[in-house]
Amino acid sequence: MNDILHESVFTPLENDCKALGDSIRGRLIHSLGKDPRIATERDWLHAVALAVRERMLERWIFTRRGYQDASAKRVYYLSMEFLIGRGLINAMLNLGIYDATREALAEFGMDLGEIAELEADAALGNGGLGRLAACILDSLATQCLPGFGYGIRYEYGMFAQEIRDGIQIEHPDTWLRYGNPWELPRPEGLHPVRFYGHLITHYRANGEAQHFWEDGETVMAMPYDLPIPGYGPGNVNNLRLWAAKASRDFELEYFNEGDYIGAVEQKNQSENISRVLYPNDASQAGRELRLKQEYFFVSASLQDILGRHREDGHTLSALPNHVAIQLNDTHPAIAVAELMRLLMDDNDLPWNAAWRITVKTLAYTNHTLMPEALETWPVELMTRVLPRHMQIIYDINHRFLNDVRHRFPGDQELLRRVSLIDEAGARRVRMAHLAVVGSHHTNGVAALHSELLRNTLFSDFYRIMPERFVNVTNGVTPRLWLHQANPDLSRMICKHIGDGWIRDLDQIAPLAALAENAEVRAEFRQVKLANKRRLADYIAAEAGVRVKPEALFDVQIKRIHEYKRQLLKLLHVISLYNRIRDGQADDCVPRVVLFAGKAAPAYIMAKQIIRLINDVADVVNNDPIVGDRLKCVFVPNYGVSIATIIIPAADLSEQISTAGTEASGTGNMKLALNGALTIGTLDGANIEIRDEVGADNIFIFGLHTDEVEARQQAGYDPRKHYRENPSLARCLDMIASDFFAPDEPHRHQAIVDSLLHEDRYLLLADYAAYIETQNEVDRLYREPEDWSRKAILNTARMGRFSIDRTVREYASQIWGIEPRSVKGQEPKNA
Ligand code: 26V
Repeated sequence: MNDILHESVFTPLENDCKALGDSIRGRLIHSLGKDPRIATERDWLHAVALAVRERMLERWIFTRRGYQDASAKRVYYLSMEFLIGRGLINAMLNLGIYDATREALAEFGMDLGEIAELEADAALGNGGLGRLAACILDSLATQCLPGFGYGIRYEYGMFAQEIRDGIQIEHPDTWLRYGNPWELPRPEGLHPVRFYGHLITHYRANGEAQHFWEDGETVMAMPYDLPIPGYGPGNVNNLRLWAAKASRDFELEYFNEGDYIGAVEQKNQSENISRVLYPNDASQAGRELRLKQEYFFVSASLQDILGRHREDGHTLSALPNHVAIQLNDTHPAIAVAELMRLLMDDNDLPWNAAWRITVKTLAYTNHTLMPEALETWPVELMTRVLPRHMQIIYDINHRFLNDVRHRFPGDQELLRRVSLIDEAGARRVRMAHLAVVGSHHTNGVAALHSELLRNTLFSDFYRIMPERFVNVTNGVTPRLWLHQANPDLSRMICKHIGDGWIRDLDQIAPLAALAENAEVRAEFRQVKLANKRRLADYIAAEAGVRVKPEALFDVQIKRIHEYKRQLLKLLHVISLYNRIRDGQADDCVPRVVLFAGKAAPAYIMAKQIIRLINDVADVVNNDPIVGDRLKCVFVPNYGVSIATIIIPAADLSEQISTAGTEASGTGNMKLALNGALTIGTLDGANIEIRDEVGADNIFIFGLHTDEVEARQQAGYDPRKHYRENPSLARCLDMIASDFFAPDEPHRHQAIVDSLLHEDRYLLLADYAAYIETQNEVDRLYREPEDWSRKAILNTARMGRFSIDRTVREYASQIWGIEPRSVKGQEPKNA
């Protein structure tokens, strides 16, 4: 047998400084064709990335072989979003070659820190949902679990945000402009994906109907593979992203008609499918291109998965024994109908067999209760774009409703409520219902969220099939969010309790005892101060505001949304400003209030909020009476890389959504892990964070979920709070009277109107409690020993919020997969 098939042909690359230097020089000259004398920093970035990549690829190949040889069950994580950020430092740390690579570069006179800054973020996601997907990939690889991501290779990711005159301006995210050194294009692995066309039905001799989907347009899905390295001796897994390519047939058709330019234009159009990530906004429902994106990546992924399953020699009826597929929200929920179609139409399975396989293979994670974010598609659109799928959805619905009718006879209302089709008005397909009915488990992402799913959104389904509903509380990767983002704190922790926590965050618990040690507290404060200095420099450069690192750094960093209540934070800022100007602020500590986050381009109110934050900041920061006692900063273009600068420098973490609205939150976990104290409502994972860190080490305020519900039921009147709280009324009057926008009357009228006349998220109801609790924050901050003791306890008690715990729960409760570590591939010098 040819030797190439044996492991002996693999000669693992050395990881010492000299070997790395040779690789970097080799890649620069032999792969990029650059003369080191004229190479730019970006050329060096590319050369280092390739040198690092070389060291992942053997483990990548071995990982795949290992899974295959063990016939291991695999999980495929289907997600429209993967918010990965940069790859270089992460890969170097995970492979254990950070120091050696930095030294190798230094010998060429290059600075690793500067070079790494040139890499563009892979911002293929909107926020929490996409970042969760990236953390899950990191964890699967680190824990040697056979898990793979499938998504879309957007040419343009999350838009870049510029703040000009206080207004958000969006720019296209051209992250691929200089190429992506991490991706491996696989033009040989195309799959065809069909849209439009029509159905033809044949009847077999036994009267059974057979459906054929004919004509329409075919677009090819081309895979790009990204190696995902685990930390330390972990495996290297794969993320496969699909790009749209015009199909040959499609081109030929037009060329044959002699319309050369027309053919090229059509080619462009079909390649639009993977052009751009949709920002989460209220107006996206019904966009045809979005539906095509969803189906495009689902169909390509399922064809790929079934192809691999077949190559492994398994039968289709054994699919659930070898494959688990997780649907990240409803975006890939069309997978229910597509898997049915592939099994029935392409593989001749009867309905019942196909349905059993489909339900046993798929599982669904819900990430929001917000009604306007729940996906529905017009039946008319679905029928036109995916006629066969619409037919299958009708069939699923018919059978499901029949079952329900038998079990709950006479309950017409129940049938209407659980139907996959919303019949009120123009008919729409409810994707969440499709996902629940077509999968074996549905999970929420924090205990409260899962409880609310069972009691509200999915209460009927919970009655019908209670065994399907589980909770899997979110987590974050300590590799990126502590070890990489906060190297000084990581070093300090490692010095005292070792480095086991990087792979197993429960091992950070012994740090708690050290919170009682004054020297450790002093050390912690020093680390925090250094991080705050770094952030202060960044703010000066990017937002043009000078801040004192000694001040309390109070941060709210997340997408701009009414339910997250950035305006409540801003009302606090205005209240503090008034107290300072009234000479009533002696018991306040100097604060730097920092906001960051993007507003969906079509979400008018969110953009208004950004404008008001910037207008308030302008007044506060330039008022000589205020000086350094209060600064307000909007940091532009929030994303993964900027988060790694802000989070390690935060003292106070704002998690103040209306109770019952934030599914989980994960920024809350990242900030607490870095020793920020949380001020928050009893919402999402905040509740579980309180349970872990202890009620004494977190600031909880505000209405509880049931109280929010009760107020809304009773007919909530925000003006009552306006009338009864003069300090609140004064803040609102200032906004209404253009105090913060003297050059443009009524600029912020819409905000005031929405708060006084509707206040859907009960900001005014929570205002008094919020201000009172912020006063407590001030009192504690005046006691640095107490503050830093609590901060260290927060870091020490975050074990539960490691994404590794989350992934183990998915693996055991939902996926049924087990670790397979790749033998003999421990990285050298790790
Ligand atoms: C929300 C909204 C609100 C109305 C406007 C349109 C719109 C579009 C999308 C969304 C959120 C979609 C799902 C999502 O991103 N959920 C987030 O998932 C995180 C990971 O589980 C979780 O931590 C966040 O709490 C949750 O908001």
